Amino acid sequence: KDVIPPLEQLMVEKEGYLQKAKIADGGKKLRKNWSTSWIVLSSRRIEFYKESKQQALSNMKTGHKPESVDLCGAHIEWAKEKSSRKNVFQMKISRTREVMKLAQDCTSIGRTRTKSQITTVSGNEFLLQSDIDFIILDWFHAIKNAIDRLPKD
Ligand code: I3P
Repeated sequence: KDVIPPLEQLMVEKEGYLQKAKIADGGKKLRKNWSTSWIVLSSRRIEFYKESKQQALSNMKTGHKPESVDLCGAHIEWAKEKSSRKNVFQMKISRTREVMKLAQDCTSIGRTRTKSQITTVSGNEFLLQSDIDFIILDWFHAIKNAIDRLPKD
């Protein structure tokens, strides 16, 4: 039987490969480990796939879920001091308490959210990087624009 994806998942704004390192999970610092990730940006969320696009697409059919970040409550900024690499920006996800407040604001634009979605978001931090200047600039602005279009707290 066909599963109909939520509307936001159909509206892919940008996709491509970047270097990614998750440096905090639930507020807890992680050992930095860079890897290539297939990244899909839609109006409300960003998905990080560990695999190539092709592998990601076939895994999706079997219900395999990527790591996903709700942009409502996310912040990005350049992070020169966080890496020896060039062209690095960081993406921080607000802690659960703040996000629950933001989530209420988000529902006021007509989106319904369940509690389980809210609890997946908390104190996560990622670094994203590309050696190619225009690629990282395009990504930075695409993500920033997506965040800026969402309701503020
Ligand atoms: C880390 C690894 C990372 C590096 C990080 C190192 O070592 O070399 O690539 O980050 O530097 O600690 P290990 O593999 O032993 O964990 P950058 O490439 O971003 O510089 P850091 O500790 O200064 O973040």
